[in-house]
Amino acid sequence: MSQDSEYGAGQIQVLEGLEAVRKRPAMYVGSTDSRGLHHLVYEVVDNSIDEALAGHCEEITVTIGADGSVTVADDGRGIPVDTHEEYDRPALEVILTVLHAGGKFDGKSYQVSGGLHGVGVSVVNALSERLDVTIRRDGGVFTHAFERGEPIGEMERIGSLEPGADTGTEITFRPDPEIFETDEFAFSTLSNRLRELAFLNSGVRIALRDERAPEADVREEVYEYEGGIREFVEYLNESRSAMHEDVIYFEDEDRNIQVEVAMQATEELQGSIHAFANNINTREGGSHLTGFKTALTRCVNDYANANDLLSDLDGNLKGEDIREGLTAVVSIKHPDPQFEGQTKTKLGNSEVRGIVESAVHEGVSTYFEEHPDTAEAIVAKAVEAAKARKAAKKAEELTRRKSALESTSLPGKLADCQSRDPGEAELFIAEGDSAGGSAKQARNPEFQAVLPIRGKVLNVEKHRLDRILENEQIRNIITAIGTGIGDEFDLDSLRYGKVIMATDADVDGAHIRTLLLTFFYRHMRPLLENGHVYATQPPLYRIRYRGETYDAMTDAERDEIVAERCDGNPTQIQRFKGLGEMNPEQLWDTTMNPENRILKRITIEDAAAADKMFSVLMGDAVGPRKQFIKDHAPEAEWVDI
Ligand code: 0RA
Repeated sequence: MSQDSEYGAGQIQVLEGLEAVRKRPAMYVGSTDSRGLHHLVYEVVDNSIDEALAGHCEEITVTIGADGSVTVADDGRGIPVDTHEEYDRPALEVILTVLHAGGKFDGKSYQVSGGLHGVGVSVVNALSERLDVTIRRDGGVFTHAFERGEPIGEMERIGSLEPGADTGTEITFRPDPEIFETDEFAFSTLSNRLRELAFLNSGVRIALRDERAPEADVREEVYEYEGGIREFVEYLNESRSAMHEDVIYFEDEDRNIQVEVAMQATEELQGSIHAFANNINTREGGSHLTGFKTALTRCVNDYANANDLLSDLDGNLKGEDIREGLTAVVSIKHPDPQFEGQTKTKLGNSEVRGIVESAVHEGVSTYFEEHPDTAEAIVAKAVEAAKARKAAKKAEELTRRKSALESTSLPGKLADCQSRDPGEAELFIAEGDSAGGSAKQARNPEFQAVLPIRGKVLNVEKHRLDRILENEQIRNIITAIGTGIGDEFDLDSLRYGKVIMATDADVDGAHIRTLLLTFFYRHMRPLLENGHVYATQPPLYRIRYRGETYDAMTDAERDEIVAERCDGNPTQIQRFKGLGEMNPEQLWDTTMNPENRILKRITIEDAAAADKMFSVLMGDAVGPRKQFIKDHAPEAEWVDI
């Protein structure tokens, strides 16, 4: 367009479309926080993955730039650059400016996209301050640029493409700070998702580069798994002891729906089953997961009964007994997936259930016939689990009866708050009696409750439910929070909207936080999923200069404050070693007062990554744990799973 007056109806529609995205970004990318920010990357990568699944792309490179941008490059066919009939503009421009235009092109049905994904690269464009694209195809190299979704100038052909040279798409975008609350891309968040995508799409090579550090420290990881989800299961089981060497794997296709299953039984107590539909982690489950569970329960019971292995037990094994310690990945690809549920992560297509069920039935019974020793070991472990389940039920009934009968059923150590409104009530779980004591004095008793915990919390990764419920700390936490646990978890009974882990900023504090998180993750997962779990972020230093007080969270921040606010003078600097060292006033000021405190909300972005993290951190294998801690040295990186 050379002049505004030449805006046709088509262009006006385009601008209105982009305006709608900018007005309600959350409708398109879920949120404008860190999650939404990362979603922009996934959106572009999904398009490259689609190219790979269509057989046209082998390698995808994601680069976090030093200037806050992200570049996604692939060696696919390249976005078409010829003229789009309807809009009379280059197709490239149409795809980047018209909502959902990508799917309308021939041979590009965007089959495997769904949920929040698949909204189209135009959404990324609309939410970027700047987007630059380079296309290699049709014998040429083409570039185009956009600001907040609007084209800057015309698409240009800047060179020719040697015959035989790689075609492809390269998109660099800088998210718009007017839209997003944060501009900080987390390497660990991106690496978890990209690794997962590489597992789910075997053969695709995905590289992640972080160029924010000085050149010598540029970090690069490459994910490529010929074994696909088989390798995913091996990876998840790295620190678990497997009961059989080979991962059980089978695949099937029916009515254009692809099913893949990989599984391996382990000696552990925690099961770890991850279901995906079109590469989306269907955290809320759905028809594929139901089909998997039904078939597995039937196969194991059939085998056990046929071989007379259930004589110790009255009745059959329950699904949960069989899934104890089982690691599995179920991945389906569907031409028209229906995503339901609160977070649109539940697969609704009912026909999928039967297809997965028969694939699993066939695959597992064949495996059992060929590996009777493994089958028997799996049954024996499930029988153990069933016995423990029955014991736990008794223990649980006992605690429930106890708490129901006693009027003061809340733990004696809990200093409760007055408010009964979970919208405002907060629970501080404080490490150690001294921090607990300070917190009780410091708090605002109207809406802040304090539960001190002494010493280490039980490592729930290592114990079955009956033992876990015998632990007093854990019982106190359960009764204080009010929701119950496991299958009986009820979010409506939550007593505090914020459950805040108040632990020290040292190694012990990090350990206790991880133990608490492991418990929440394994037994109160909806608490994490709904964003009710927080960690305090107390400052490390307090600096006083000329009657003013400054708090610093890091050494760097301390140095900056000294340099900028204190004229570089040596000043009075106090280092807080732990919460217990602060007096109540300081504790209120720095950690509890909603006006000044910094809380970190703990979210589960990626269930498989979280599962892996807990099994590695809490498991027996020392090697993987050391490696994990080395790789994720700044703790902030792994707490935010
Ligand atoms: C529309 C049509 C075709 C490919 C693409 C879009 C495409 C989009 C993206 C986004 C990132 N990488 C991408 N690669 C391709 C089909 C092209 C054809 O039929 O040749």
